[in-house]
Amino acid sequence: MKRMLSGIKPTGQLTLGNYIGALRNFVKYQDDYEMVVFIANLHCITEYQDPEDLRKNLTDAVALYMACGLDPEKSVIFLQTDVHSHAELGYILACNTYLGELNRMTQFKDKTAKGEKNMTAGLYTYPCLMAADILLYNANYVPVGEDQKQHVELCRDIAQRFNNRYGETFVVPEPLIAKVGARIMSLSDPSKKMSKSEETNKGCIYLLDDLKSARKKIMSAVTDSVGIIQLDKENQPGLYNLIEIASALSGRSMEDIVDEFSGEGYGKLKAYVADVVCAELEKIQNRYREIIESHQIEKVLNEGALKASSIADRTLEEVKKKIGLEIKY
Ligand code: ATP
Ligand code: LTN
Repeated sequence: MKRMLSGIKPTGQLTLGNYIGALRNFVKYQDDYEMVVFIANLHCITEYQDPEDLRKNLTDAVALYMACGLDPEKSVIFLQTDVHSHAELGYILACNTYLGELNRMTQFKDKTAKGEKNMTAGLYTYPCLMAADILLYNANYVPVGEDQKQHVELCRDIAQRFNNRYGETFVVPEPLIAKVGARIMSLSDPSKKMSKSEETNKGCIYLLDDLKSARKKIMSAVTDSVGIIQLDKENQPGLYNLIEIASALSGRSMEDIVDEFSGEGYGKLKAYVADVVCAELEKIQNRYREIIESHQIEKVLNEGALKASSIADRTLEEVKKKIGLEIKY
């Protein structure tokens, strides 16, 4: 069985973008692949997090993984810091990555261009840690949203370089990006991706938003003055985004939704999108509450860490031997 691996940063609450672009795909794949999913807590401290908030977000993230349908019987679910090999291989891979490669990463470049102050060394070397996350498990596929494609491509380059230098060691992974929903845009500014680190939260729907405020965010989503319901991503990005959200969640094609609402006002379409989103959120939130109340999270994470370590530690051992870091061979 081919292996698939992915992670989500528990920086703040998980969003509808995370769900559509990543999480729900993990759930779909867990029957046909050996699925390894983790909470990327090391990645989220590349920017300061309030410790209390971080702790709460970690628990919520695990509960939400499960509430969205990830089954610990089928998938390995764990916390990144519970498997020490991630940090160690991350350092080793940073020693096999060039500054020029890291300078080209869009996420880093965008932050630099915006003149962000206080950027950390951790943020800069983040793609090396991400490569370690993937390569430790010899994952064949990495399901991610569009914004992470470049990081997975860098991971492939690092893996190939390592294999060339030290002999065949890592499986070279492929990014897996869904056709619909790979980049859900902000409801208040459809030129930006829906992001949990957005300054105002008007454009972002969180999976734990109360249904009333989720509906309100959709009903006041920024659209355009064209006034025609059609698929024109360039000129009507806000409308396109709403239709894409509804299509991803309902399984209907975007064209089918346009057909149903063509000739209507935007309000009617928005109300439909709100219905679809709220129905999905309600299901997730009900399961989330049950999971929190059942106190099973610690057990799931302990078992997940054991399974994950047994794979990751073996890979790291092999890497250290190949590099010449070990006295015994
Ligand atoms: P931030 O919002 O702070 O930039 P993030 O949500 O992108 O963070 P993660 O939580 O690590 O960072 O993302 C987890 C997964 O969700 C990744 O695979 C990412 O590509 C995907 N994802 C995040 N936002 C969106 C979005 N708006 N549309 C589709 N996929 C997304
Ligand atoms: N970088 C990703 C989160 C992440 C990840 C990974 C995704 C960390 N390690 C390994 C896939 C595989 C993000 O910011 N969205």
